[in-house]
Amino acid sequence: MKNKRAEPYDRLTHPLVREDGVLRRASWEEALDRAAEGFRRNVEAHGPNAFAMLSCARSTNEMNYVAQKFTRAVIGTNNVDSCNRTCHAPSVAGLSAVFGSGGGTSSYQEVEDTDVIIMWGSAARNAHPIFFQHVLKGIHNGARMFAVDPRRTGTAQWADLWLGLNVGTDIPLAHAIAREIIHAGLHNTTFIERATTGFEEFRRCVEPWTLEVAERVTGVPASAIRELAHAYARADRAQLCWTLGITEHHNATDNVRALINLALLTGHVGRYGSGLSPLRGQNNVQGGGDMGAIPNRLPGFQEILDPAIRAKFEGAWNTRIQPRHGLNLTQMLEAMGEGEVTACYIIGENPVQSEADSLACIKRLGMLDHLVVQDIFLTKTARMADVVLPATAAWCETEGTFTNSERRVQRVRRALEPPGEARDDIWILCELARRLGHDWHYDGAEEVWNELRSLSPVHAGMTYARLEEHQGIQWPCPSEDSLEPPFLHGRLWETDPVKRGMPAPFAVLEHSPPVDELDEEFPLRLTTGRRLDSYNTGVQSSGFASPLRRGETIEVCPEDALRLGLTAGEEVRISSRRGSVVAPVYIDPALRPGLVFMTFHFPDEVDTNALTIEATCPIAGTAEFKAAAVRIDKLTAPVSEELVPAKAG
Ligand SMILES: Nc1nc2c(c(=O)[nH]1)N[C@H]1C(S)=C(S)[C@@H](COP(=O)(O)OP(=O)(O)OC[C@H]3O[C@@H](n4cnc5c(=O)[nH]c(N)nc54)[C@H](O)[C@@H]3O)O[C@H]1N2
Ligand SMILES: Nc1nc2c(c(=O)[nH]1)N[C@H]1C(S)=C(S)[C@@H](COP(=O)(O)OP(=O)(O)OC[C@H]3O[C@@H](n4cnc5c(=O)[nH]c(N)nc54)[C@H](O)[C@@H]3O)O[C@H]1N2
Ligand SMILES: [Mo]
Repeated sequence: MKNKRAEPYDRLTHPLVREDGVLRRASWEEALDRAAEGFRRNVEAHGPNAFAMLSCARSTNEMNYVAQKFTRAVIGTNNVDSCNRTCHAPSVAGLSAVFGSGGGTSSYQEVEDTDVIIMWGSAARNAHPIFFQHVLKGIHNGARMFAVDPRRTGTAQWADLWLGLNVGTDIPLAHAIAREIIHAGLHNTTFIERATTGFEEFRRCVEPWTLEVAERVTGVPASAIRELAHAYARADRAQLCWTLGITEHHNATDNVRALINLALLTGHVGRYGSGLSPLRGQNNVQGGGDMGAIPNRLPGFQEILDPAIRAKFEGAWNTRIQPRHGLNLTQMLEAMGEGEVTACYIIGENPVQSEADSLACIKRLGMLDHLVVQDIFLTKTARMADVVLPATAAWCETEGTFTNSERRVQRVRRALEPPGEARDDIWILCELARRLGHDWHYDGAEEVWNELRSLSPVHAGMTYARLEEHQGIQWPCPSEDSLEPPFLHGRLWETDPVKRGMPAPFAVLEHSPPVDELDEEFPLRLTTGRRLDSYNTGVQSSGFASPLRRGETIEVCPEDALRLGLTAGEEVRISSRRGSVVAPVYIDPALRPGLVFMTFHFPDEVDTNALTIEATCPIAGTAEFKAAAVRIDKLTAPVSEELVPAKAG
């Protein structure tokens, strides 16, 4: 297939500073001085809230702890976030609104020991292959598996039943499942009465969603909706797992709440084998959030608005913490566009390529007075920076811990020497802190971890020695002799109301279709996602050659290819209301008519995010990456000039 290949990225081996418009090699001293001086200048001129930090979801817990401490204690703002915003922030928001904590409720082992597994908007076969091994074991042990996805993915091919819904119709589908369960008398009345609130309002809100109405809106046959409803409600144990098919939408937190409603209705939460699992994306995105690298929580998921909690951290860090939530990633970018955020420190994120409506993102980053990027590769984002700091790769060149989707904290160790002058992320942060008047001394990652343990009750009992002994421990782990059950919220099943604690509320939700509407000019629904053989913006996966790997393509179903006169491999122009790109056609029978698919793995060749829309969930800030309206033109067709974006610098 014809497709230009970009050169693999080389590891960054020495610091760079911008001079006369170009990046040149610099010593660590010079680069750190320049980086710190720029932060000082901006904070002095515009106040601490003119600073924003993006922290790295691939780096360790310890590094994320230090990065958020740097933001809060050295700069004095809560403007710290990460790529969690682009994927599972709605899961965290939805789960914490219902249960008080934002983590997935189950362990991987329970997926092997369950009766029904629902994979909802999740391409786990490709995106979570290790978790998928547990799903396969569950199937082998007799579980029925259901896949809910507009595409018949590799995951769906393993399912007993595939529910191929229209993009953005998850709430109607979930409501119809709930209504069917209620009408069949299969809801768990004891659990509902004891552990939930708002059931009557919920019942009324799902009542219009008969199987027939839902079939019309979602495209899923009524019989399939009924089958899933009955299987889920009748199961002794059931696991509901979801990922970005649910969360990358303008109403993503509502989508998450719609799934949680189903678990509350059936009592499939808080028991061994029954639970709710948002499969997290990056290797340590769970840990980054747990460490407080988010704008609204201090380490250990502790509320920043709570004066007693703030006082605890203020005492330990000898600083004042602003009594308000900081800006999230989406809001930071908006604030850059308005000139309110003028300095930004990006550690291991590549927003130029990963943000929806990338052309708008490039423009906003371009308006900054001071941009520092700390990465292991010279990404497109790094190429826009004033200072580039070369870091070690956390997963193999540093000591520390990561936390996975089942909340299990595990050790990582330094197995390789970092290249050139690349330095540990924590060392770099401490050098910058020192230049800004904070003399921090950490004798290695374990000392950072022990500081965190002293401030975060859910991590308190996890010494490095215990993590080693138990091959990782799940939070909560409040003391050095505790090993909690592998699932959360068992309290909901207590008969004693005091032990049961806060009830879990049902949510009343409306269907809200994708923002980018289909019309005659843009008649195709583009959804974007991943392939097994590449990783996110391609920076870390560009360096290997695989016969399996093709570059970016626009995937269309055979019927649409025939209708539009497209042949496999033919280059076509794909245009949305925001931009336009060229990519070859790949014909994929996994898609249904009207639906097309692209990845965002090859942005040097094809910048898919020039097409996507920056419509974001008002609660979580996540963009609707999963639903853009596009059209496909043969390259011989005339192209409107304004749709061809200027190439990113
Ligand atoms: N190989 C590989 N693995 C990865 C990554 C990678 O880049 N490469 N990235 C990691 C990261 S950061 C993340 S967050 C995870 C993401 O993991 P996933 O969320 O599983 O991956 P995606 O392919 O983005 O999207 C999942 C599915 O959502 C479906 N979908 C689209 N629209 C809708 C809808 O409206 N409703 C429903 N129900 N489904 C819909 C898509 O067809 C797709 O199959 O993967 C992680 N793992
Ligand atoms: N169209 C479309 N766009 C999407 C999505 C989608 O489904 N569709 N998904 C979104 C999602 S879920 C995500 S998570 C984002 C991902 O967006 P990003 O996080 O911006 O993209 P990555 O390619 O994962 O970038 C990771 C960066 O971290 C660097 N890095 C790796 N290890 C280390 C380390 O140890 N230290 C330091 N300092 N740096 C390191 C890598 O070199 C790389 O530059 O993309 C989002 N964008
Ligand atoms: Mo992600």
